[in-house]
Amino acid sequence: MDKELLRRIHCPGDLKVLTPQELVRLAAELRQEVLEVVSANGGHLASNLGVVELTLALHLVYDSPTDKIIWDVGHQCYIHKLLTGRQEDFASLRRLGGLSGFPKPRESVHDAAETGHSSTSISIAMGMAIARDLNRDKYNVVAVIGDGALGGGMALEALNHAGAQKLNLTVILNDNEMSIARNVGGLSSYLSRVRTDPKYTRLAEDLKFVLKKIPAVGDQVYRAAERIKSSIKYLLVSGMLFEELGFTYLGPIDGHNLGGLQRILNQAKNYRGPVLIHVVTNKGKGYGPAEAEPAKYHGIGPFDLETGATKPGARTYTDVFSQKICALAKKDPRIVAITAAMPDGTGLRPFSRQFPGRFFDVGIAEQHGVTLASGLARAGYRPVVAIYSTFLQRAYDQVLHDVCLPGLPVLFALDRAGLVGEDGETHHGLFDLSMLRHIPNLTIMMPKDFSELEGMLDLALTLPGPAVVRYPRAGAAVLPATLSGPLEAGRGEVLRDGRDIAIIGLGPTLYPALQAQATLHSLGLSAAVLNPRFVKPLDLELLMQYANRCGRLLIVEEQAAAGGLGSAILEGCSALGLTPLTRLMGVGDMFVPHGDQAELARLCHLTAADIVAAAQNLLTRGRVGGSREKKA
Ligand SMILES: Cc1ncc(C[n+]2csc(CCOP(=O)(O)OP(=O)(O)O)c2C)c(N)n1
Repeated sequence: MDKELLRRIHCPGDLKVLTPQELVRLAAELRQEVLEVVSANGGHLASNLGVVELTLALHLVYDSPTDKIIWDVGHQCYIHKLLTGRQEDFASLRRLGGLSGFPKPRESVHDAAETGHSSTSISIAMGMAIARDLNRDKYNVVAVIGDGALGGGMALEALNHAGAQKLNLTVILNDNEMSIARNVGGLSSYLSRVRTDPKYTRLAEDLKFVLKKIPAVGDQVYRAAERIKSSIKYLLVSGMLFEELGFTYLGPIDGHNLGGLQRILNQAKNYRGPVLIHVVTNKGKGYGPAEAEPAKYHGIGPFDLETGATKPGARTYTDVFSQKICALAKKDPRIVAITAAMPDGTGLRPFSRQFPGRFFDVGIAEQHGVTLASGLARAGYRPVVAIYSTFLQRAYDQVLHDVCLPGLPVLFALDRAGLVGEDGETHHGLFDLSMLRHIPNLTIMMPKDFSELEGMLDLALTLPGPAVVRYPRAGAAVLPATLSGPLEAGRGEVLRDGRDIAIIGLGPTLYPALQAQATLHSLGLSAAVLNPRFVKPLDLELLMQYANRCGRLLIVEEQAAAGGLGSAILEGCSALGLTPLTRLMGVGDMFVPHGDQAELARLCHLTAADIVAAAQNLLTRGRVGGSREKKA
């Protein structure tokens, strides 16, 4: 496919001169471009293939960037990027220094807001619409939200507010019946009833046809009938949830019919007050493998375009968690598992099959999921909440108020802790330690390898109170096996003994720490490498021993340096009256962009070479009031 039409589109205005036939060809070219780039770089495929016509219609009817389009989650913004002057850079999608896979206002004026975490679009759109009205400006504000994201608490809070506020605002509900996996919950069942209930749509069409045929007065009567349409809908369609909330509801409409979409969007522009357009799309549209398995092709690594085949990956921490939690649940009927719309990503799919009555997918509802766990724990169950580090940010207060304050035994399995790679700044797990470490009653640990993860899950499920086990994306390097017997809460380990400096790593940073230790050794420097395992409670005995022995501590973690393990160690030293020379190596005061994990580790100065340099630097610095004199 030569994509001759696509090459002519430099801004949304260029679309407006194309004929309907050319637009159909352009849709095919857009799908091809997305397929080629995502099959090479990985990315969110199925959602983007599903919104090709919808995105074209939005840019044909609205006038971006004057009109504001806010993409919920934002993972479906690739077509939008291709139509708004970024196609020359599109091959760099998700690569370091290249285009982001999510909307970024600093990348383009057409990206009205940063998104990445779900269910924010209606709130953002409302804020913009209120500001527009306060400023007496005139532009349209449109939120595009999926049926999965609509079930998120924030989206429902915003719907509730928007109806009451009577703002001019359009919400496009992109309903493909899927979240990442099949959508769950009452709202999703409601949408499916609306989608499949032909009563209203057919009757409305019949009414229009009959009334318009009455000579002379037909149009007037039809317009009058339009005014009472909400009451007709009320009678005809079960619930009319959105109308009850104060929205004008339009749809359901076929989201792959470009002409129909343009008509309904134009119609919506003429309504006063908030409008919700229910658009029905096929996730993965136009690519057989993605249509057949939309969940697999939701977010995918590089794959073979011809066959759709992906390369089998190495074993991951998620796999280890997945197997271990099933093994534990077999023995302990009190174990129940909760996911917030991510049964596959978190590895809970096998658990859901083996223990269907003990598995709960709450939808994109992290806050509810955590408090649900607190209720279960109060009744004697041992809930495991499997969640990505970044998405637990949504549920800080629930962790604190509903789980830790009463000291309930909920296990948080925090996947994707640390640098996650290509999804970038909205998805890195760099803040969970800072967010959780100060909460009383909570035990926090991170394994250095797979067997330690298993040991930590064993331990966590015997603790009387709440625990967090955080682990990184992807696999683990092979480290010296040191775990003989069960783990003890608050007990770390010595991976290498040494005299001059103690390097303290956490999880994946222990690999470069060990490499750095070997390099330092070859330079005649004796470095210890410590694995504290527990960020809370910290192994103060080990800390005291090595602060005194080496006088120099270098702490390396894939986490914001502010509030992480390094901070915990400084607090420990302060409590013990120790004054070793210290250097914290973590992520500085920045949002880390997208790129591959190894490149990002270099960007954040967390490689073995960085550790060697920092250790040498620390070794040449004089001591400030410690128990040992500066080494010669
Ligand atoms: C707060 C939060 N939790 C979880 C996710 C992970 N996530 C990304 S997309 C997605 C599903 C979105 O489904 P939907 O809104 O229906 O969009 P679709 O991909 O089907 O178009 C989920 C759960 C997220 N981005 N944000």
